[in-house]
Amino acid sequence: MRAWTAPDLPTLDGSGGRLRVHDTALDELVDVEPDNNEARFYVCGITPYDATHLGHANTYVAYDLMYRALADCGHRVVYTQNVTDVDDPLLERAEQTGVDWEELAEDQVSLFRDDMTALRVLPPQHYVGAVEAIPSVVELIESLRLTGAIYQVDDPDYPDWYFEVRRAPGFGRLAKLSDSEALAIFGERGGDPERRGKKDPLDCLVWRMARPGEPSWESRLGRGRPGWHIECTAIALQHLGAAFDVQGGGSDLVFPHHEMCAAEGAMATRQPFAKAYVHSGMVGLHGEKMSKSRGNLVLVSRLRASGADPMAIRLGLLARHYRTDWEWTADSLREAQRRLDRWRDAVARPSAPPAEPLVAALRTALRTDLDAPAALSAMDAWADAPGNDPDAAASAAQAIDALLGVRL
Ligand code: 5CA
Ligand code: ZN
Repeated sequence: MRAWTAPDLPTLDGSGGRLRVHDTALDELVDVEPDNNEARFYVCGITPYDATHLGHANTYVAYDLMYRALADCGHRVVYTQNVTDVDDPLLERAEQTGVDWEELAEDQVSLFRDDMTALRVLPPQHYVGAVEAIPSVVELIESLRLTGAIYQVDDPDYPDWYFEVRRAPGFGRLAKLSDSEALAIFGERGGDPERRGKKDPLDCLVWRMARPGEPSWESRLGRGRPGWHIECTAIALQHLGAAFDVQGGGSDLVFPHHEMCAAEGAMATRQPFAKAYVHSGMVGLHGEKMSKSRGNLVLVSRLRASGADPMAIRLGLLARHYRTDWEWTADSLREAQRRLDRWRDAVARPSAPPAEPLVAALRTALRTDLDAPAALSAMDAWADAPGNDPDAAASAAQAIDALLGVRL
């Protein structure tokens, strides 16, 4: 699938150093130490309906900071992101609204691309839809079958294929839930603990046999379509290989999604799936998580259409640390616009304080678990201080562009 247009990424002098991020599995900051200086990361992409709300935008801006920090450390970056362009929620929405599911997905991906471009989010090198990944999904299920961890439920109509999650080395280490918590969350987030014939209620669907009226594809497993978790596992392994540096997404994906991906990946490769698991916080509105099902969405495209500067939207998101849960309000945008104006005035000055200490502070902030609020404070202080360096303003603007993705 085509990604979107890349913004310029200026290279700053004096790269090197390393990024530390919070790993959900260990619940502590860990160094990202890419093999052969090549940083490989995977971020779970959208299910294309009701895109792009500010929760999505917050998540992709967070990983965009990660991309920028890794590139600034001097690593080559390989970034893969999926699009869940066939799955129950998408099909349900298409059915409810009487739209063809493929058209719905295509329109929403196109809107998402425009929003990402406007927000100056760096595109992944591999932008892969579930539908186009079906051959790798089937291949992965086939290789898992060789381990004996794949079975069909005993259902004469729909003998769907499942993965025995508890056979995987390390299953449960990511989310660290009790059995009852795991079961409850599994049921709420797309799982089917009640499905008859499963060996364990937590086993996850990997191939759903064709139902009347649902899209399906011919395969060695029978006609059907991929389950959700195996989609991301297959796409990540195909484009990044095993033991890649970071799997990312919002905190709503820790369980079951990332736990299941980690289990499938570890079982198939006998290596860790990812070296670290990073999760962004949830953005809410009016006291609830922003989500399609609740319908409490602020869409980036609507804000843009109403005249909001995309760089102000981006600054509004960066004002909160990526791991915190927070609420978007109209004030978030107003404050961000004021900050943007202040920064633009500051870089239009004929002389300013030297840029080197600012660049060093921005780097330290980002390399310490992508601390955007600390980076914003450093720039605020620079913008307020007088100085007599005639080259500083251009250097500061370039660093803000390269590291924070904000074009002044
Ligand atoms: N297609 C799957 C991942 S494979 C999916 O979760 N799609 S999504 O459209 O529901 O979400 C896309 C990304 O945005 C995910 O990383 C999800 O964790 C994140 N996300 C969803 N809602 C919010 C929110 N309210 N705040 C922050 N991030 C969110
Ligand atoms: Zn995913």
